[in-house]
Amino acid sequence: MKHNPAIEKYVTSIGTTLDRFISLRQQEFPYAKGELSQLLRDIALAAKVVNLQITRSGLLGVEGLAGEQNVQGEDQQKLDVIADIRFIRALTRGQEVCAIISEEDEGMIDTGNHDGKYIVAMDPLDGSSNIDCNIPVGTIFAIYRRKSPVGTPPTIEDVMQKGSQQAAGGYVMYGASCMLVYTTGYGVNGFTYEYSLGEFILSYPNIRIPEDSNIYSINEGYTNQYTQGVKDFLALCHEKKWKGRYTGSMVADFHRTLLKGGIFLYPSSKDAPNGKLRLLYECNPLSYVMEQAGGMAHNGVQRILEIEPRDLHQRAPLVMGSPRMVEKLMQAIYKYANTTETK
Ligand code: AHM
Ligand code: MG
Repeated sequence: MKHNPAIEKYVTSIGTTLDRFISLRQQEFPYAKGELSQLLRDIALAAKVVNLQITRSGLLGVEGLAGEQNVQGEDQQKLDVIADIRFIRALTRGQEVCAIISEEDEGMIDTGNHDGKYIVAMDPLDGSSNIDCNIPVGTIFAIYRRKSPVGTPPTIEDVMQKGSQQAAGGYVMYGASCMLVYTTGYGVNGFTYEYSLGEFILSYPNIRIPEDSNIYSINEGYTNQYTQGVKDFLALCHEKKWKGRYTGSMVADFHRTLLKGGIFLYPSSKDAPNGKLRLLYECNPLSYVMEQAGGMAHNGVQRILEIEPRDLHQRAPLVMGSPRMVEKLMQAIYKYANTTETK
C-alpha cells in the first residue's frame, strides 16, 4: 500500500484519536468496507471496560481466584472470567466476527454472526496471576479473515491459520497507563488511553525496536531445565553483565522489549518441551507486532509466523526481540544442533 501524504501527516501525529486514525487509514484501502476498522473499535471498547474493572479491582472485590480451572488446567482468576465475557460480548455485538478462540474457552465459539468476515483469537487477560500485586497485565489478540464462505457457519479451518495470515494483531496493556498497540501489516502504532476524554490517543507512532540492546527477559529459575544452547546464552548475558528483567507478565515484558530493545524468551525446557505460551493467541499476535517493528520472533527452528497450527491451544517455544540479540541466541542454539545436548 502506498500511503497518501495528505493522510500521513495525521496518522503519524501524536494526539490523533484511535477512531480518527482508523478512519484515515481505512480511506487508503480502496476496497475496504470498514469491517476491520469497526472490529478494532470493538476491541478498544472492551479494553476500556476491562481497564475500568482492573483499576478498581481492589475495591470491587474482583481480585483473586474464580474457583475454576481453564482448559489448560490453570486456575482462573475472577478477572480472567470477566475479561473473557467482556471481549466475547463486544465482539459478538459488533457483528464483524463469526468465531472466537479464547484461552479461557475449550472450543471455538460460534458468535452466530455468520455474515461476519473475521475470526479473533485472544488471551483476554494474560499474566492475570499478577493482578493482585498491581503488576501490569494485558489482552492479546489476533484477527484473521475467514476461509469459509461468508453466510455459512465458521469452521475449524477458519481458525487454524498461520500467524503470517493475520489481518491484524496486537495487545492492550493495563499498566501505569492503559495502552493499545497493534499492527495491520503497515507498521506498529501505540495509543494511550486518556481517561478524562475516554479515548485512546496516538502516543507512539510507527514503533521501531532498537536493533540491539543489553536487556534479557526469561524465567531464570528454570535454568537447569533449559537446553545447553539457552544455558550458554545465559552465561553470555552474565559475562556481558546485561540487565535481567522479567515480570512474569508477558505483555509488560514484551512492551518494554519493543520500546527499549532486548530479548524475551520462553523456551522449551525438560518439563515443558513446547514451552508455555500458546501459539494462536499469544505467540502469533506478538510475533506479528515484533516483526512489523523490525524485530525477530522464532521458536528456535522457524519463524513463529510460519508455524502450521494443529491444535487450538497448542504451545510453542518463543524467542523474540532485537535482531542482533535474537541472532546471538540462535548462534548458541545452532552450535548444538544435531547433538543430544540440545535435548
Ligand atoms: P497465562 O496466560 O496463564 O497468564 O500465562 C502466560 C504468562 C505470561 O504472561 C508470562 O510470560 C508467563 O506466563 C510466565 O510464566 P512463568 O511463571 O512460568 O515464568
Ligand atoms: Mg496468557
